[in-house]
Amino acid sequence: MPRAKTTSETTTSNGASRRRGRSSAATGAEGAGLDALHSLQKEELLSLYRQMHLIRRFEERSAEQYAYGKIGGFLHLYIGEEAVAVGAIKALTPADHLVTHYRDHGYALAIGADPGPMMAELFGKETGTTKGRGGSMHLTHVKRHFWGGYAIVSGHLPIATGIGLALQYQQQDAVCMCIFGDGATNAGAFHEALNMAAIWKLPVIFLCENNLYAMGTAYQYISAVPSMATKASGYAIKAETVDGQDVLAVYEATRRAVEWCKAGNGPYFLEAMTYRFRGHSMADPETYREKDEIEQYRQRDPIESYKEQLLEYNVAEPGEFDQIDREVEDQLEAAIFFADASPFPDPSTIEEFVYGDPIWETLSPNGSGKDAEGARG
Ligand SMILES: Cc1ncc(C[n+]2csc(CCOP(=O)(O)OP(=O)(O)O)c2C)c(N)n1
Ligand SMILES: [Mg+2]
Repeated sequence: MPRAKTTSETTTSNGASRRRGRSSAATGAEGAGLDALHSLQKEELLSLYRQMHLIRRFEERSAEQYAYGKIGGFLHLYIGEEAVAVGAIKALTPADHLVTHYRDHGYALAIGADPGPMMAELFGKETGTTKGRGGSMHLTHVKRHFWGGYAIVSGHLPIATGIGLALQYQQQDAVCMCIFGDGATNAGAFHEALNMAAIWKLPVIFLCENNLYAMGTAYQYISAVPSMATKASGYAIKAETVDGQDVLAVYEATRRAVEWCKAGNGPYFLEAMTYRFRGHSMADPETYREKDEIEQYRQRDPIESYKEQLLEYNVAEPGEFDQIDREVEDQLEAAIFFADASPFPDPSTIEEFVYGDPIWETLSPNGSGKDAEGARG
């Protein structure tokens, strides 16, 4: 229940009212994100917490399963960066499209993928999101137009530009969001994708997660400029930088980006400043950064900060977070049980699913592909 209103407080429709005597310094709550804090419904605000917590715990449970030897190949964890996926995807509608890189568990969960088939995919099981063929780096959610994680750094940016071209050609009221890391901005495909998106004014949001490192290399050694957003200016693309540890600030910035693109202004570049709390992948011995640096960034844990903010603004009581946490634990226990119990694919099916259905089948408004005039020709 919201606490009693005092004379210096204002209460909004979701019950948000500032608790007195607390500093905003701990949460970074002043400014960006406050509009969303006051305008989103309480259920929506708590849902953002739930999603971030689900991602965090999914990653921690995945690390544990990896240590048990149940997950083969690479496993890139998203711990520390949860606010970017959750805030950005909150601003999308089901008509919008999403392509991302290999650190993709968080996006899949934020867009609504079921943790059971996701965990099964990590285990390489037949019931996985790509029938156990893709693994951790290639999650998808076709109904929500999430076309997956891509392992080739920067290789998915031209794909996003292509989807943007399709959306424009079909005059759809939709955007394509493309998520990539700071390291990807130094590859050639990045520049080609931005240039073409700008020339044709395509509805593409280029969302750069700047976590300061590309594997074990700090950005200073590989990027001529410290701000990735400045690279967009070379293509006259509107750009902004946002605090990637603040889920509501990311949401608001992405809403601006979506509006910009849907108004026909062309692409938008968002740089979310963030930090991964764990190594590049489970195989990373992390010899390239100091423990103090990691600890410093952990002080601004996006999930803890957000929880504090919701408590500070009387949006929810501590017990409500505890309840969500318990539900997430149960959900993940069930996901691991499902993945464990699922069969591996039959080796005789190894040649199946190499090629998907033609993309126009899913892009056309009625799903038949017939009204996308000329698309097949
Ligand atoms: C074309 C290509 N070169 C190199 C690699 C090896 N590699 C995998 S991840 C990575 C770093 C990418 O860093 P960044 O884009 O900042 O994303 P982050 O992992 O930090 O999220 C590299 C170099 C690759 N997968 N593809
Ligand atoms: Mg990076």
